[in-house]
Amino acid sequence: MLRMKNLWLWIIGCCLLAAPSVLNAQKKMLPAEQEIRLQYGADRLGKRKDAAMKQFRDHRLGAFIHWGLYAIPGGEWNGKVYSGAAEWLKVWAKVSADEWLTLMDQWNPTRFDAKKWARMAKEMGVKYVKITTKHHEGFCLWPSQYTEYTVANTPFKRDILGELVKAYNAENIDVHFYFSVMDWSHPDYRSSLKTKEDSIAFRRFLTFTDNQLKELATRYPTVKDFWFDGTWDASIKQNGWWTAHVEQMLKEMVPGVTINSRLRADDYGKRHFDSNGHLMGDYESGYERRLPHPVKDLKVTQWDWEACMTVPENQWGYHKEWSLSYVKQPVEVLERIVHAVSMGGNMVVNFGPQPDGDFRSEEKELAQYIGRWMKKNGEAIYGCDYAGWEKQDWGYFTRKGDEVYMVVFQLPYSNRLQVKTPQGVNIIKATNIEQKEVKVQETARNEYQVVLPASTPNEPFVIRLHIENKNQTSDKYRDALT
Ligand code: JFZ
Repeated sequence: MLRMKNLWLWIIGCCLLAAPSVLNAQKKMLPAEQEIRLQYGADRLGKRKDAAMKQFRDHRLGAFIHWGLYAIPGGEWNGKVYSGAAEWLKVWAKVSADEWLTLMDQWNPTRFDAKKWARMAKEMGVKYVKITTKHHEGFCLWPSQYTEYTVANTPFKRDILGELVKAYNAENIDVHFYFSVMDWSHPDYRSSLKTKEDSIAFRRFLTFTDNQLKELATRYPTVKDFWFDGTWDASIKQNGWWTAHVEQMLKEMVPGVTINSRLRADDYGKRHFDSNGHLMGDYESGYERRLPHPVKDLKVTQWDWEACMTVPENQWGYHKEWSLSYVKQPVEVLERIVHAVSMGGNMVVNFGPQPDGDFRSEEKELAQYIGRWMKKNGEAIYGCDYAGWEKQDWGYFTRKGDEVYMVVFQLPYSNRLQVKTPQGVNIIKATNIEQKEVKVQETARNEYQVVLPASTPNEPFVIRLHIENKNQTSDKYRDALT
């Protein structure tokens, strides 16, 4: 009898033990089985591995340029200053498209000098610049033959985009094209498709957009990336096929070109990530003015991504009153750059040039500050990636092969910086950016303290860790038997 009972207990026990693994196995299998068949979903699983994508990724730091007619009023309309984003002023002040576009008569940026812009970018240490070829207002920075709302029909006449592409490329800086699909100047644009007429008009609009994109790719073949925006309206979400087509068309025209996730919508209107949860486009572009949490959001390290940020709270285009909202200090901008790279992302810092073609002094100072820092410490940014080490309070890790960089933003009273390495990874030596040795002591298994020298730089600084990767840990530390 007793034996029988034991047997039953044994059987039940086995079932209980086995149950979770059976469930897990099922869970692991479910996604593949449940995947919805999509015609316009992700084209690829995982990161792109080709040279052009590697170049995009290795650059890590870029600049954004938002320049258009909105720079002229600079957030002010009929004597009233609007605190919302300057490039949206037409909406805030309820200006008709016709009236807005008469700003073209005032487009005369006499101080515009593409070479100066390129030198500024070079000095800042950015490896690429994203330029608004056309923002929501519809005004084109190139002489498009498909609309009258272009630089060609202004007093200034010059092909701003063409001059910039040439000047940046001469400084070995890649040019990326920002392009807003939503176009407030075009009579055929629709935000939703309610009638048959809407659908017909919108179809014409999509053809117009194709033409403009082909024109850009043909006129400026050195373009390295298209960054789409203004793609959130229902009309576009219902035409996911078109977003997939645009990506394919540009990839055929421009070998290696990269495209952001914001363009895409799948068969069901799902954006960025398709209905199966796979990233569409080459890199995720949803992190805007915010960043993934350095501990909770590590999932972002699985795909390529690029964040962009404004210096004031939310001004992309030039606004006369820069400090209506909080303006980030240069060191805060720097911290966001490092934060992004530490999680395997790129960061693009925005500039909104003045209507005269020059940059406001705050932006010039910011570019210089970042440039000075990058010149000294860029080794810890360019070509670097997520290190895979546990985040510590003093700052961020980045990594390039067997070099792990600590970028220190907070100094502890103890003058010790804690580092925890993954199992099997030992620190052999620590050096500062000038290759001078920095004392590092092992405090426990996979735990170290970097000892700060008596004086530290009065700005964020880098400590380089030389590591060795051992498969088995040494016997020096034995776990206590409990
Ligand atoms: C868009 C534009 O409306 C804005 O003017 C600027 O050009 C910016 C770069 O892009 O604004 C957005 C778009 C998407 C999000 C937020 C602001 N988003 O996904 O959180």
